[in-house]
Amino acid sequence: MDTISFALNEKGFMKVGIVCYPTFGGSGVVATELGLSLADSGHEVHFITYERPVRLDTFRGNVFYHEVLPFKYSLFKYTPYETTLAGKMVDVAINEGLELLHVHYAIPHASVAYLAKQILKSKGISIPIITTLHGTDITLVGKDPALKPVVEFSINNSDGVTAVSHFLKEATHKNFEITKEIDVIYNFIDFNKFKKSDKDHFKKAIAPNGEKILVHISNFRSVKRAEDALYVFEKVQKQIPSKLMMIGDGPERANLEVLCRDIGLCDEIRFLGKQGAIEELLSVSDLFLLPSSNESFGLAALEAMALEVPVVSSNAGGIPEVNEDGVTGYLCDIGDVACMAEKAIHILSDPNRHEKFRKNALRQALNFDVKKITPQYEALYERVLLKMAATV
Ligand code: GMT
Repeated sequence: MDTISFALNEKGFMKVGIVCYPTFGGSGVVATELGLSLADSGHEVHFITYERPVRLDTFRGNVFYHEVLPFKYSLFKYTPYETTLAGKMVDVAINEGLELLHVHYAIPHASVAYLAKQILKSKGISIPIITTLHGTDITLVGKDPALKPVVEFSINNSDGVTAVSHFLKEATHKNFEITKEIDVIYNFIDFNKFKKSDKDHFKKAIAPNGEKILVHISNFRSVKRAEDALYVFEKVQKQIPSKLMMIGDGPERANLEVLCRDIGLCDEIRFLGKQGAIEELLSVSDLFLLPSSNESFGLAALEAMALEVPVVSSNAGGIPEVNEDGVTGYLCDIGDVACMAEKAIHILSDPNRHEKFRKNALRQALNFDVKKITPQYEALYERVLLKMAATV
């Protein structure tokens, strides 16, 4: 008979393994912030990935990082990341006594977790897998015929599945034959980190004459339509003295820099690259632009709202679940830069109105406080652990 490692200790704490991408992408940020929040609640958290996650930047006694090292051999054209990741999951699960594995972004983490689970089972260890779906793993990449059967199988064979918005849950049902219940658990904000700070020197450096500061943050992939942020800004700055901060990096950056030269606005637009402490830059921002063609939630918009920055966005995917039209900002059709510019000018042109939008943005962001969201994950963990204990 299998030994089930379900053993919440006497204080109700668990040993959780978190698998994620370590980069600036939203799924890695959510995974890391969730792990840190679980650790704050007393759980022991083990991150398993190929690089230290960017937001995992401080030491904590109950947080561990296990690096998946590349395995190179002359026969291999590609390093077998999935195999080494599965090996590391098995190793950490056995040697650290993990009770649960929570993988973020289905590809390849959910199918690798399934393999790890089967290997552990062969050794008499039962451990449940939670898969969190984040966005393009469902709406773009995962539905490609080359990946779809694997994604569908690994979702259906997870012990718990979460999606970061109702939109994403529906998209998962639309794109795949799903037999598992999907819980919606929203992205969240740690207000201990996302606190408005006085960064007047940043403001002076970016907007020396008191110009308004518009900001776009993304990984500059084509789904973000970052070029629309430049077109919106082109219209706004004709009416309101303003600057645009473009934060992040990615495949479209070079094209965006060419576009900024073409529209003759390079002196007004700053490309800041990847930034760690975005809360400091958001603290001096006046308006956030998120013109994405595809967005399951829009964590970057929520982070802006937490720092009282109203959002003018597209109405793609799950964004309307975060940005309330006419309340925390505005929603426009994808690609409608004229609408986005008009709404941005509407907010920025009246200080009282701007202030109202700022306060509404913060009020809405407080609904996504990590303190409200982490217990939802904990409840799910307990539910799947109990279910597994009952069936073993
Ligand atoms: O496109 C990104 O920003 C990265 C991507 C990811 O999976 O790493 O982000 C997705 O997950 C975030 C966290 O759950 C969501 O807030 C983003 O909306 C989502 N991105 C897309 O759907 C394009």
